[in-house]
Amino acid sequence: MLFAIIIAIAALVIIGASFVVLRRDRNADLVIDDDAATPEIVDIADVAPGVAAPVDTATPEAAPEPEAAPKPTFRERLSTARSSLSGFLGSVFSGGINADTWDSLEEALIRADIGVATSTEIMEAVRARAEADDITESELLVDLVKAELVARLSGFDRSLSDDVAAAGGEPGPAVWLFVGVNGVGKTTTIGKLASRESADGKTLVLAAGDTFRAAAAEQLTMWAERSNVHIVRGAEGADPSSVVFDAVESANARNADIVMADTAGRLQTKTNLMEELSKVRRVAEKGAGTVTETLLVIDATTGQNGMSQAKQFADAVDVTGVVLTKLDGSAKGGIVVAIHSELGVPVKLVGLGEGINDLVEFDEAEFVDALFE
Ligand SMILES: Nc1nc2c(ncn2[C@@H]2O[C@H](COP(=O)(O)OP(=O)(O)O)[C@@H](O)[C@H]2O)c(=O)[nH]1
Ligand SMILES: [Mg+2]
Repeated sequence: MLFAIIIAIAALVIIGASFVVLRRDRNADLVIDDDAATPEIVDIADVAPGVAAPVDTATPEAAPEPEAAPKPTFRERLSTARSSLSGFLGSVFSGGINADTWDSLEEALIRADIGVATSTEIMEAVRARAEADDITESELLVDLVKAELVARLSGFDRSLSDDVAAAGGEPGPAVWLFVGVNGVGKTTTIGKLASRESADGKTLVLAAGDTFRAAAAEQLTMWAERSNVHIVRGAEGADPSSVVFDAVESANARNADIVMADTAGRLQTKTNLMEELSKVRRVAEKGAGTVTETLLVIDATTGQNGMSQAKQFADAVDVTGVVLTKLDGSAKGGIVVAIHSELGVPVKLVGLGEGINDLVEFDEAEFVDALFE
């Protein structure tokens, strides 16, 4: 009898325990964990029928609505640039100050794409401070370099304006022109910015002014669809100015706030470039439009070569700001400093990836911190 009771109790305990385990397993199935890039994730196919079992990290969160992905930070995306600059500077100062220190500092800055003239100025400023305050400790010297970089990047207005009255225009759509050589990221930037501005409540019209390749208009159309904004396209080979003109007309008719105009990035002769860009600008303002921003797009990975192309554009048009793309893939963040000191225009936006949310406002303190972290 006693034996039977013991058996019965044991059986109850076993059944109870397995029930708890089963419940836990079921809950585990239902938890969709961001970090769960493990084979167990195959269970998600059961949770969301019709979704193929993901091979990699494609949890349902990995394919969100565009707005759902968080903004990247400089800290997350500047690892390549950081390793080249801060590592190098650390070693410049590690042995204390000797006869070679200042030459090495200058060289480190030049290697980071800061540009020769600016690198010399920064080195001399840091040297003067270090000598005046008798600073020799490696960490404090790096702090001096950081402070000098931040100072050089400070005091710029980085906002994007759609204020036509401030630009001397009559009421009507503001026009933002995007210029720069082929492949730097103009179309992608317009796509990202269209998403941001329309989320902010602005009404937009995109102008597919790169009529040089049919694919360019297709690419911009895809971005327009993602943000559900209006786009005006021309036939392949059409005059870019006429597309921009039509876009301004259309924006005016719809009472839209901003026309974002894509352009072709052909770097023909400098005279041709100048003529084409000034024509686009002139025609953009022929009707109701007022150009309030001319944004020069520069690919951060092209370094000094990109800088010399950028100078040609800056000579050809009145640039109001720079969009620096692909900083996520650049080994040399110093180009940011070169742009400010050599072009005299602020970096207003930075591309940190190919996704719709990978466009951030430039912040000098955050940027310099991320470079030296
Ligand atoms: N990693 C990275 N790629 C970018 C960024 N911006 C643009 N791209 C890529 O650069 C390539 C050229 O961009 P596109 O917009 O077509 O350049 P466009 O010729 O100037 O219009 C595309 O593959 C983009 O996805 C960025 O900030 N980071
Ligand atoms: Mg393009």
